[in-house]
Formats: sequence, structure tokens, C-alpha cells
Amino acid sequence: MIRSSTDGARGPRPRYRTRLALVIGAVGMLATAGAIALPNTASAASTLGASAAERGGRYFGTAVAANKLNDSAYTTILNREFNQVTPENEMKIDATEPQRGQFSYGNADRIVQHARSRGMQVRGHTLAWHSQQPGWMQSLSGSTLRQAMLNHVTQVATHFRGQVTWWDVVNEAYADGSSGARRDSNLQRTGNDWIEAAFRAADAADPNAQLCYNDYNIDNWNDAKTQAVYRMVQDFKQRGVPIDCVGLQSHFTGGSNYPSNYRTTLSSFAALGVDVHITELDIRNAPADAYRNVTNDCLAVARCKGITVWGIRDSDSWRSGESPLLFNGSGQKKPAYDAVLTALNNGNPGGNPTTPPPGGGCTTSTTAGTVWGDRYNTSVTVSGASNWTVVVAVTAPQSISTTWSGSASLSSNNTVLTMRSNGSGNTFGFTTMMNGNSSARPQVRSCTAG
Ligand code: 9MR
Repeated sequence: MIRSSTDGARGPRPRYRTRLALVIGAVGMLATAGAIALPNTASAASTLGASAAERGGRYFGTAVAANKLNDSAYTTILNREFNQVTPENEMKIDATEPQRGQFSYGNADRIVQHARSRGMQVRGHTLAWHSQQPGWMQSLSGSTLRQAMLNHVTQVATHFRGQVTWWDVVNEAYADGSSGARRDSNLQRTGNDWIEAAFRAADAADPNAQLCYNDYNIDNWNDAKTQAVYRMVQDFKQRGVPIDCVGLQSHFTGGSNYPSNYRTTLSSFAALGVDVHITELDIRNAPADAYRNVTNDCLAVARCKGITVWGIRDSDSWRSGESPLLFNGSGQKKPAYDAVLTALNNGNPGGNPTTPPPGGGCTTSTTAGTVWGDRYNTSVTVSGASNWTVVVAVTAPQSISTTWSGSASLSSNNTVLTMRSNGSGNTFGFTTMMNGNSSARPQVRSCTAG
């Protein structure tokens, strides 16, 4: 967690280690023979991630399973559509600490590498949870369990320090039903302060990560569980427990439905001074109107930073029988996909006409520039901030060769450009080498103010 002078939350920061001094000025290239000038028009974004990034620097992400990264139909959609990733199971306690004190990060590292090398932000899921505990942890109790849990939080958050933008520090700690009580679990029985202890340990291990509480069935503002989580977050903010965000899983499957007061829930949590995230969205039979409503509700709340769907194709879903996702089993876009993309493209960029998104907001418009046989130019104009950081990704084998009018960092394969304002105005540009792919065009992944 990072404290700022206003509200304690800062927007995500890219952390590419490779910083290249790039040639300033592609002016010479403009004189190259055979150049074609493209019309100077910005168009509606054609992918979920690019459109979300234009809506106040939001993200549109998906849960990812490491064992599907070899499935090219899967990765084609992942790489094209999404600018955020949550490992579906690979960062859970049973995956990362299968034996006490022995940590295992292979599959999680694969997902993180896949995401970050393409400019996608990563949500870590999850550090402390009553479920998916390895056998050794299930058998512990009392202060031994508390210490083991805190050590787990510390070790895992330290391993991924600088790579994970948000952590689901604690997952699903409240009971369903009308009690408003904590869920009974071995962790809860170590003492009611186990949640804040986990947040403090995560904060110490990765001070720059945004720390979230994540749960399901906290979507309906009138539910006792929602109210109980709200009171916990209010209490944490009042007492200075380091919490930055609340994740609403929003599984509208298995009998749960999208509630008409969902926007009230989002804005009420946000009014406590935390960001809100829709972290595991899926909706039974994927009705276009419910997906549209969720998207519009997020866009209407400035602190709603983004939406993650819980899988790509229906066949990837934990509830595949309900066909709850945006792509069918063949990877084709469903009507819900079109509803979400249209809602994003029609959305108010700042999310709120009067309040800029705290710690986040700027918007971009991308203009196609000159195209040559082997390369092409792109310019990006930023609005809503004079100091900004924009992340743009091109699709390999394409690579970025030259940039201008900003301070540039490139990922090691030159596919992800992090451009910071350098006082030379709000439009920057870059040249992309086609390297055999003449059709792909760059996608803005995020725009962050400050
Ligand atoms: O999608 C996950 C599935 O593959 C696992 O078998 C399951 C085991 O608990 O967890 C699923 O993900 C859950 C997430 O971690 C927390 N919220 C509920 C999700 C769906 O069960």
C-alpha cells in the first residue's frame, strides 16, 4: 500500500527494469520514399483492454490458467483482448507453499511473465484464505497457524514484489446468510485480528502493491454480508490498517443474480476511500444486458478500476455448464462480448463527469500515422493530466524501434513501451517495425495520471 497526500491509494505503476534512451525524432523517416499518409482519425477501440484503458486508465482482465498457455486459441484471445490477468489457482496457498517452508512459484511465474511481457497488469490471488490450504496448514491451529500464515504472506508477497499491482490479501472471510459474521475457519479461530495482521504483513513485504479484501456475495447492498464487509473496511480506514481496495468477485452464477443496487454497492465502498474492483465476473448464460449493466456500473464509479472475468471461453469456466463467459468454446465472441465492448466504447472516459478518478485518470486517443513497407508510426494524445504515464503494447514479432516526445522505457523484447510525460506536450509518438506482421496495431494498456 502506498499512502498519498489525498486518499492513500495510488494508481498502478509499471515497473519495467529496462530503460532505454531512445532516439528522439522520427522526422527523418517522414521523408522516406513510398510513404502512405493515413487519415488522421481516432476510432473506437476494438478490444476490451484497449477500450477500458481509454476509460480513465481502467483494465479489462481475465483469470488465466497456466496449463492453457500452450493453447494457441486461448492465448490468441488472451493477448488480443485483455490488459490484466489473475492467476486462477497458481498463487493460492496449496500451489505456492505445498510443503511447509518450501515454496513453489513455477506456474505463477509463467503467468506473470506472460502477462508482464505484454503490458498486462497482474492481480495476485490470494495470500490468506480458508480454502485451498495445503494439508500441513489445515492441520495447524492457534499461534502456530497464525505465524505460518504470516510467514506465507511475507514470503509470497516478497517473491512477487514489484510484479503484482494488486493483491487479494484476504479472500472470503465472511459468512453467507443473514448473520453478518466472520466465516468460521482455522484462520478465524486464531483471533479476530487475523485479517488486519495479514494486511500489515503484506504491506511490509510489498509496500507498493495495492492491497485488497476480496469476497463473493457482497454485490447486493442490502445483504448482511455486504454490510459486514463494508463495516470492516470502514474500521480499517479509520484505524489506519493498510487497505487500498475491495474486490467484488461478482459470480452471478450458481443462483446468485446481478442486483439492481450493484452501482450503489460500488459507490458506497468507494466513498470509504478505497478503490473497487470487479474481480471474478461471470453470469449464468451470459445475458448481454447484465454484462452491459455491470460494465456501465463500473464506468459510473470513478474508483472502479476495472473488471476481470473468471475465464476466457465458456469451456474454461469453473461453471462451464452455465456458459457464463464472453467467448464460446470455439473462441467466438458472444453477444455479451459486443455489449461489454460497446458499453466501454460509449463510456464516459473519466467515469464521473465532475470527479477525476483518484490516482488513475487520464485518457488517450490513438492516431495512425505514416505507414512504410516495413514499419509504421503511431501517435497518442493524452487528455485529463499533464503528468502522465502511458503503457502501449505491440504484438510480437512487431517491435518498437523509435519514440519521440516523452521519456521512454521498453520491455526487453521492445514490445511494451512505457512512456512518461517529459514536458514536451501531451502527444507522443513511436515507430513500430512490422517484422513480418503488417496487420497488427498497437494497443494502449493503461494511462495513469501523475
Ligand atoms: O476457478 C477456480 C477453480 O479452478 C478451483 O477449482 C476453485 C477451488 O477453490 O477455485 C476457483 O476459483 C475461485 C476463486 O479462487 C475464489 N472465488 C471463487 C472462485 C470460483 O470457485
